[in-house]
Amino acid sequence: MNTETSQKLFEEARHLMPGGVNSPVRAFKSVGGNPVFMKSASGAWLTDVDGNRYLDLINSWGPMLLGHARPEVVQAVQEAAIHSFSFGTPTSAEVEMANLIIALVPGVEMVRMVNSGTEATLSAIRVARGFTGKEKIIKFEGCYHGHGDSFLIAAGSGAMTFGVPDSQGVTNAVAKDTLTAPYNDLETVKQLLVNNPDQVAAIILEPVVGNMGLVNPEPGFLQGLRDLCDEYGVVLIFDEVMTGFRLSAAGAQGLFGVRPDLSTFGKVIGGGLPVGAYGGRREIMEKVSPSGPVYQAGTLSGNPVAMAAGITMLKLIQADPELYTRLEQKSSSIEIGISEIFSEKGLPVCVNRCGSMFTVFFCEGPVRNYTEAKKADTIRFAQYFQALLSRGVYPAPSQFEAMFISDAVGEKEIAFLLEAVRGVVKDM
Ligand code: KE4
Repeated sequence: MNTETSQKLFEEARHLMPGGVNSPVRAFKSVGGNPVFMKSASGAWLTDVDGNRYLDLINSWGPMLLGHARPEVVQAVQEAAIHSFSFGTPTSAEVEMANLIIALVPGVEMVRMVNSGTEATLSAIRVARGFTGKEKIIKFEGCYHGHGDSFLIAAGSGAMTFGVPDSQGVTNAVAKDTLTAPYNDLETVKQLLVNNPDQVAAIILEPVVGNMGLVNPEPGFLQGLRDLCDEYGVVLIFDEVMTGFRLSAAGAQGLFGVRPDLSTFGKVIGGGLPVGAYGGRREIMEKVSPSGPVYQAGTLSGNPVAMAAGITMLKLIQADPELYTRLEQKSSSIEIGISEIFSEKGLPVCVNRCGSMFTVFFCEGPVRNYTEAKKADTIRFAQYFQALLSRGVYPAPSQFEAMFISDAVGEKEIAFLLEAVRGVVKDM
C-alpha cells in the first residue's frame, strides 16, 4: 500500500504538534509504524491522502453511528453554516437539542451543552461535589473519562495504551481526591465508602467500558452501584460519552435499566462535530450557574452548526426504531465470524462485545477488568492491526480501545472484513 503522502505529512507534523497529532491515540505509538492521514470518508469507507480505501472500524471513536457524510446531517450543517457559525447568544437549536436528549434519555430531566466529553465529565463531577458538599470521587481502573486532572488516575484509553495510567502534571492534591476500584468489584467500592465516611461525592464509570478495550458490566454490578449510591448519599454518574445513543436510543442506561443521577454525553450527540453534554436530575442540574452556585461556561457551547448536526443525528435515531436491531445483527455476525476464524486457527483471543462496540483481546478470556485486560499480548495485537491496515481495514490503533460498527456497514462490508481477518490470521 503506497502511503507516501501520509509519511511526508507526518514528517512535517511531528515538528509542529506533540507527536505529530492532536490526540495521542492517533499516533500509532502502541502499534508501530506511522499514522495514515485521512482525506475523506463516505458511509463505512475512509480514503487516505494517497487514495487508499479502508473499511472504518473506529468511526471517529464513536460519533459516526450512521456512517460518514450521512446526507441529511451534511445538509443540516450546510444550511446552518450560511447563517453564521456562532452567536454567543441563546438559539432555538439549543432548545430543540435539549428537548431531544430529554425525550430520548429518561434519566435526564435537565441538560447543559458543552464542547467535548472531557468538558462534560469534569463539569459533572464539579456539580456532584457542589450538590453534595463532598470532595472525593470513585472511578474504576481502566475507565477513561477524558483528560481532566481528576480522571488521569488509573485511566484507560491512551493513558492505558502507553502504560502510564497516571499522567505527569496531575498534582497530589488532586490525585488524593480520586479513589479507584477494579471494574465489576462492588466489594471494593463498598469498602471505599466505609473507609471514607461522608467524603465521596460521586461514583463515575463507563456503564459499558470502551476504554480498556470493551468490558461489560457483570450482572448486578450497575444496580449494585445504584444501591450503594442511594445508601451512602453519593451521586451516580454514567459516563455515556461513548455508549450514549450508540448502545440504545437511551444509551447503556436504557439497555440495562439502571438510572444514574447524572449522565455525560459526547461523540454521537454531535455527529462528528465538537459537542458534549451533561444532564440528569433537575435538583442537581439546577445547581449549575447561572441558576446555582456551581460555575461552568463555554464560548461555543451549543453553537448552532454543531447543534444542527446533533439534532439531525438524534432525529434520525428517533425515527428509526429498527436501527439498534440492525446494528446488533451486523455486529453479532462480525463477532461470530471473527471468533470462528481465531478458533479454527487455535489462537487464544477473547472477543468482548456490547451492541455495535467490540474488542478482540489477544489473551484467554474472561476480560472483566483492567488487570485481566492488561494480560493481552499487545505485540500480537500490533501485528494484527498492521496486517489488517495493509488489507484495507482500519481498526483502533490500540489493544485497549473499542471498535465501532456503523449502520453503513452491510453484507458486503462484513464479507470484506471477515475475508481480511481470515487472511491475517492465516499468516499469524
Ligand atoms: P473527548 O474529550 O475526547 O470528547 O471525550 C473524552 C471521553 C470521555 N468519556 C469517555 C467514555 C470517552 O470514551 C472519551 C473519549 N474517548 C476516546 C477514545 N477512547 C477519544 C479518542 C481520543 O482520545 O482521541
